[in-house]
Amino acid sequence: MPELHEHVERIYAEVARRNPGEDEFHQAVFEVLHSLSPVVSKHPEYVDSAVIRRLCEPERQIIFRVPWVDDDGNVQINRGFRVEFNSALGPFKGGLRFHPSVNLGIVKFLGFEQIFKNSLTGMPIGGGKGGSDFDPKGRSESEVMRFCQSFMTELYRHLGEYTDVPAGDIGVGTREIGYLFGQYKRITNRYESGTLTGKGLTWGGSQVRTEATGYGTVYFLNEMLRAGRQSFEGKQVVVSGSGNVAIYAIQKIHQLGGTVVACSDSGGYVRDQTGIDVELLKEVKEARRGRVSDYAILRGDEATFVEHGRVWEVPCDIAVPCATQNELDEDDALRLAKSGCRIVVEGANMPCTPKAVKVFSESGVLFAPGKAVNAGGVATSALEMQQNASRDSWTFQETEVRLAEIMSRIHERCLTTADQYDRPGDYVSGANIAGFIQVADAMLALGVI
Ligand code: NDP
Ligand code: 2IT
Repeated sequence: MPELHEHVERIYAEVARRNPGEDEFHQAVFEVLHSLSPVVSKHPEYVDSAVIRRLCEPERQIIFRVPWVDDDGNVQINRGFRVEFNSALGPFKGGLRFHPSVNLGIVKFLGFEQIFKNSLTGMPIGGGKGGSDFDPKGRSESEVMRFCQSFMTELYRHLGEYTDVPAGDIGVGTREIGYLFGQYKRITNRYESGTLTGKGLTWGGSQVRTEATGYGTVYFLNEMLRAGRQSFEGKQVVVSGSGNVAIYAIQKIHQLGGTVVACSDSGGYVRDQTGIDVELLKEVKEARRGRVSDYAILRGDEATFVEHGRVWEVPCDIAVPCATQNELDEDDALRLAKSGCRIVVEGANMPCTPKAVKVFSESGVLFAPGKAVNAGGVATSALEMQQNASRDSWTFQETEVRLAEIMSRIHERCLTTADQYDRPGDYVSGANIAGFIQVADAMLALGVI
C-alpha cells in the first residue's frame, strides 16, 4: 500500500484518539483516508476547509434507552442508537440494525460508509445509520412489536422525510419497519410515508426494495464480468449469509446463469452442488424464520450442512460475502485464492478484513467494495422516497430497470475515477474517491457548518 498523505495521517490519528475502542469505525475511516491521499495532493481546498476532518465527525449522535416488557412480564432494557453522520447531499439516510453485537462503534462505521455509498448512487441522500443491541432471535411477534414501538417512541422526534429516513439492515425487515412506521404514524398523527423506507407494498413501499440489495449486487458483478468479457455461464459462486441480501443475490445469480453452490448463517454452511434451491431457502428463512440446517434437512441428499464450518472452504470462481463485517479474513482469502476464486464482491458492509483485501490484490483476485456493490438497496430506498413524494407507484419492471441503470452507472463511475487517479481497475479507490468528491464539493458550497 502507498503511504498515507501527511494530512490524512494526522486526521486518522485524531479519529483513533477521539473515538477510543471503536475498532470497526477506525477500520472504515482508515480505508477511505487511504484512498484519499492522491485527492488531497491534487486539491488543497479540501485541506484548507477541513472537509475531511469534518466528514469524520458525525453531525449528531443519539443514544437512548429502550425499555420494554417481555412475554413473561419482565422489564427488558436495550440501547438504541442513531448516528446522523452527514447531510450535505440530502436527509440522513441509512438502515437500522437489530443485533446483540450493535454498539456505537459499529453504528459509526456503518454510518460513515453510508455517506460515500449514498453519494455514489447519485441520489439526494445524506448518510446515517442506527440500531439497537436488541436480539430478535427467539422473540415472539408481540415482543418484537413492543420493542419496535418503544424504540420509535424515542426516535420519532429525530426523523422526517426532510431530516432523517431510516430503513432495514440486519434483523430489520418489512415486519419491523411496519411496527416502526405504525408507531411513528400514531405518535405524530401524520401518514408521512417518506419517513421510513422498506415499507410493505400496500402501505407505501416500493416494488423491488426487498430484492434490491441482492439484485443490485449481482448487477454490479455482472458489469465487472462484462468489463472482463466474461459472463455468469458455468461460474460456481459461494454466497455467505442467508438473509435478505443473500437470498436475492442467489436468485439473480441463478437468473443470469451462474450456480450458487453454498450459503450460510451463524450456525454453519450448507453446500448444494447442483445449486441452492432459492424457493426452498426463502420458505425456510422468510416464512419459517428457520436456519440453513433446516434447509439442508428439507433438501435431502443434494445438500450437506457443515455445522460451524467456514463457507469459504467451498471452492468457487466468485465469492459474495453477504452476512456481516469482517466475516472473511486473511486465511479465508488465501484459501479462496488458492482454490481458484477470481472475483470477490461485498454484498455486506465491510465483510472482508483489510488483510483479506490485501491478499486479493496481491493474488490478482478482482475485488469490489460494499459501498459500491450493495448501493442498490439504498438507491431503491431513494426511489421509494421519490414515489412517496409524488404519491405514485411504479411497476416492478420499471423499478428494476432503474436499479440496473443505477448499478451500471456506479460501476462506470468507479472505473473512470480510478483511471483519473492512476489506479486503473482499483474499485476501492474509485468508489471512495468518487463518493468523497461529490460530498466534499457540497460541503464546500454549504460553508463551515
Ligand atoms: P439479515 O438479517 O436479513 O441477514 C443477515 C445474515 O447474515 C443472516 O444469515 C445471519 O445469520 C448472518 N449474520 C449476521 N450477523 C452475523 C454474525 N455476527 N456472524 C455470522 N453470521 C451473521 O440482514 P441483511 O441480509 O439485510 O444484511 C446482510 C449484510 O448486508 C449486512 O452487512 C448489512 O449491513 C448489509 N446490507 C444490507 C442492506 C439491506 O438492504 N438489507 C443494504 C446494504 C447492505 P444468523 O441468522 O444466524 O444471524
Ligand atoms: O447498508 C445499507 O445501505 C442499508 N442497510 C440500506 C439503507 C437504506 O436506507 O435503504
